[in-house]
Amino acid sequence: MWVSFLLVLPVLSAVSAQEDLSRKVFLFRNEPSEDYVVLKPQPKEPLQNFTVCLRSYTDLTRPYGLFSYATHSEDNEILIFKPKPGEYRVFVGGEYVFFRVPEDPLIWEHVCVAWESATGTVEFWMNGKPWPRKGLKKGHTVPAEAFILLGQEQDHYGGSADSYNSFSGELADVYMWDFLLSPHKMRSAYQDFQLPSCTLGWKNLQYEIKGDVIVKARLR
Ligand SMILES: *[C@@H]1O[C@H](CO)[C@@H](O)[C@H](O)[C@H]1NC(C)=O
Ligand SMILES: [Ca+2]
Repeated sequence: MWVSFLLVLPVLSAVSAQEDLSRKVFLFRNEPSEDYVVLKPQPKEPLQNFTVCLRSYTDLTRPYGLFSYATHSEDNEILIFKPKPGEYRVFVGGEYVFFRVPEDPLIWEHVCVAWESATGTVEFWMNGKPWPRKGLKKGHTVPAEAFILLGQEQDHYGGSADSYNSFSGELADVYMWDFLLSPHKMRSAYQDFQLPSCTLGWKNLQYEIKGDVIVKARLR
């Protein structure tokens, strides 16, 4: 009993909403944290291409999960993970590539990750700039039925055990598209300006907060 209790996410208070979060953030206040935000929209079809963008602000130096898309067969189907300052890991279908990034002083970090099955190419953009592309999971298809959350790293569909990989800080401007954004639109995402429509987007986000995460105005 005790073991199975530890393996599932705790039952936390839940707040559901659908709203325009422009100029707002999710504030993850606990460190470490058991808290997370479930994103409700799922892709309608399995994915051969996708782009995920988000902006984060934290002074954590330990590992943390930002965006976790788990399916029944693969918990790391899509995962944006920061194992330490100076590195991002991008998982698709359970395998990952890493991107070395500057260990900047405390700034908001905007990242976009894009993947194309046909060539197995991963793009990584940070603060509007493309990194050298890498290869991952050529020919793979990402299943549509997924549990998508922010602020934790799932170890199975809808579940995580390890608050050591939890996010603490501020998260904003989360988007997912079922295609690759053009370079022009990647830069638009960085500026959060004139983005293509999508079912999972910050301007009309369907989400459920689990635990102690609050929506606050962004500090400018
Ligand atoms: C994925 O993108 C490629 C081009 O990069 C395109 O040929 C293909 O039709 C796209 N697949 C889907 C399902 O949209
Ligand atoms: Ca995992």
